[in-house]
This record gives sequence, C-alpha cells and structure tokens, in this order.
Amino acid sequence: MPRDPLIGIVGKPSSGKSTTLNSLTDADAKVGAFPFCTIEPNRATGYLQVDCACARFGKQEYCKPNYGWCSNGKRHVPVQLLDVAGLVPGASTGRGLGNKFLDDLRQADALIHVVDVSGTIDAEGKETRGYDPLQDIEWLQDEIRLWIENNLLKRWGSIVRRHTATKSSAVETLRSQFGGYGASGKLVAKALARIPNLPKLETWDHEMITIVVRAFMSEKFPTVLALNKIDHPDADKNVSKILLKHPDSKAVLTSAITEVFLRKLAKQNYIKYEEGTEFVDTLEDLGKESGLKPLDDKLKQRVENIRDLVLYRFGSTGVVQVLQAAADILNLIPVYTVRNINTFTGSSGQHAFRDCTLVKRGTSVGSVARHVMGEVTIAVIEGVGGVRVSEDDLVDVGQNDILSFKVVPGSETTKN
Ligand SMILES: Nc1nc2c(ncn2[C@@H]2O[C@H](COP(=O)(O)OP(=O)(O)O)[C@@H](O)[C@H]2O)c(=O)[nH]1
Ligand SMILES: [Mg+2]
Repeated sequence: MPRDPLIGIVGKPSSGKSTTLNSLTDADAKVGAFPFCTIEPNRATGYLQVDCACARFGKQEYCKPNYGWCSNGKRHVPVQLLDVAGLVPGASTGRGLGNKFLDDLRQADALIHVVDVSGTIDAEGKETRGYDPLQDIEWLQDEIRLWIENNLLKRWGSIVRRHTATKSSAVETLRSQFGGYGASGKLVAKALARIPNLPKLETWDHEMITIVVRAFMSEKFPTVLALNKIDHPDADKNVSKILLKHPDSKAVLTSAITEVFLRKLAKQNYIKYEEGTEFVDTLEDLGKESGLKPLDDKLKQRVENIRDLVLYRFGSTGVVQVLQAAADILNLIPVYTVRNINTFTGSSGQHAFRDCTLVKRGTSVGSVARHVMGEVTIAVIEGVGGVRVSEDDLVDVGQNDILSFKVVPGSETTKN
C-alpha cells in the first residue's frame, strides 16, 4: 500500500453513508491545507485520532502538523474517505449504478459498511417498518463477491490455459487477474493461505472459485460494520441480532446524525463538545465565563435527549471510533518524519512533528522512506537519540516510528 490509505463507505441507499461521511469530515478551522492530490465529489478527508508522538517527549506545545491538527497530544491525521453510493441488490449485474459503484470500490483499502439498524428502510432504500438489517450484511457482501467472481468466470477458460502454458503459480496467475483491484502478490498469497489444502488452479470448479474470491475479499476489503441510527427505538434488538450472527465482525454502534448535530452546535458556540467523547457542556454546565450562547427550550430538550439516548448509553456517537476501527483492521500506525532527530523539528522554526504518515505496522523503514520521499537514495536514517536505523528495520508504535532521512544530494526526484 504505497499510497495513502483510502476507506470506502458502503451501504444501501439511505443507510446514512453521506451523514457518516459528513460527520467525519466537517473540517475544523485548525485544519491545514488539503493533503491529497485528487479531489473528487465523493471523496472527502476524515481525521483519524491517534496518540501523537509529541506527548511522549513533552512537546505538545510545539506540535504543529502540516496536515490535520494536534491538541494536547491527540493528533488528528487526515485519511481519505470515499462515499460509494448506488449499491443495491443486483448491482453486480448492473442494476442501479451497479458497475459504476463497483469500479469506485476497487481503490478502497478497507470498507465501512453503514448498516441502518432502525429497520425503517428496505434493501432498496425505501421506507418501511420492521425490516431485518441482517439481510443487508449478507446481500452487500454477496454483490461484491459476485462482481469479482463474474469478472473472473467470464475469462476462466483462457485464464487456465495461460496458467498452464506459462507454468505459473496460482499466486502469479491471480495476481495478474486481481491487479485491477490494486492487489499485490503479497495480498493474493495471504488470501490463498487462508484456504487449507488448496487444490491446483486448473482443477478449480465454480464452488472453489467462490471460496477463493471470498478469501480474496477478506484480505482486499476488510470491513467494519457501522451499526447506524442507534438513536432509533428499534435499534437495540436489531443490534443484538447482528452481533449474535456476526461475532467475529468488527462492529461499532453509531449515530451519525447526532455527531453532525453536535458538531454544528459546537461550531455555533452553543455547546462545548469533544469529538468522539460523551462530553457535551452547555452554558448551564460551564457558566458565563465559558462564553457559550444560551440554548432555547427546544434545543435544551434535544441536547438532553441526545445525552440520554446516545451519549450516556453508548459512550459516544461512535463515528470517531468507526474510523479508528477501520484503521485498526488495516493495522495502520502513525510514523513521523523529521529533519532534526534531536528537536523533532522540520527544516525551519521550532514546530515539532510536522509530518506524519499512516503505514501498516511492520512496514520496513526503507518502504516508509520511499513512500514519503519517492525514489531517492538514502544516505543515512536516524531514529530517536540519533541512533542509526537500517532500511530493513520494521516500524511499530514507539519503535522506529520517528525517523529522519538524510538523502544523497542530487538523487531527489519529486514524488507526485
Ligand atoms: N435517526 C437517524 N437517522 C439518520 C442517522 N444517520 C442518517 N440518518 C438519516 O437517514 C437518511 C439517509 O441518510 P444519508 O446519509 O443521506 O444516507 P445515504 O443514502 O446512505 O447517503 C437521512 O434522512 C438522514 O438524516 C442516524 O444516526 N440516526
Ligand atoms: Mg448519500
């Protein structure tokens, strides 16, 4: 994954994808410039909350990210999000926006599946009552699988002939078939390793191909379930059902609309709200010194309801946690690159930890260098304390996650 991670938000119409995206992307005034090169209408920047390295060294005061922001050791690192709309049952055969949707999906590294647990929306996005959202988890997975599977089956005869003629391994053959999904050989190998006693590729029947595609999906599209609309009275029973049926899935309870509302009130200076927490304070709680505006009775009642129905019951609106869960299944950790390894500053000034990139835990220091600097010749890599670090060393939280690259002069080429 040499580029920046991209998280796709999927789900049936009206499940709350756009609301979830908005709740995560409502950029704060403190936010720096836009870090990503491509700007498309369905893409947005979300902010992943991580414990910043500045807190380890008591440098909170000097921490000033180039992108995102850091407040008191809590860093908000930009992550690209993609709103993948138009997925309905039958999409794999071209229904709805079917194939267009699925093409968007290719670039995603992980998925957030927004599931409407209120039971008031059917699979097509129409209003109803008592709908069972368990169905959505199943058909959505099936549509993605069928899309990949059909693409493979269409050409299966020639794939097998070529595979035999070139004496390729299953990984090599599938690597070229799945290349369009941005899959590396390593990812394909991991997917195949999930299948015990994998028979030879030339003997695979339809059933076996389905198993292979499922394994590929688990690696290519690890998924977090955002069980959304938990503020709805019918949500509880649906949530229990889903958790019971999918005990191994990563699931987070969310109320996206509540997060949007709270951030709006905070922006208008009616409340103090710390994103991702259960803490909401009003003028009544904090007094005049807070500078907060008074709430009228209606707003007061709404805030009270939100506290009772969402914040106190679930601990938060869940959306910040959903993004963290997606980063977790991708095993992403923050790595900081600095010019000066003693002060952690950049090329000028006293601001520390200006640059931070998300990479997979266990990535080699050399790949981090290429990811950040492009194809350059690195002369020396230093870690904390000025210790020499090798290109083969691996990064982890607190280990080789603060790095200074000294480049051989003249080898620098621009990356983008
Ligand atoms: N009760 C409730 N409604 C929500 C929540 N999130 C979204 N909605 C509502 O669900 C509808 C569809 O939301 P939207 O984000 O447009 O869905 P999308 O089609 O998946 O992008 C809108 O009326 C939203 O206000 C939530 O957390 N709770
Ligand atoms: Mg939408």
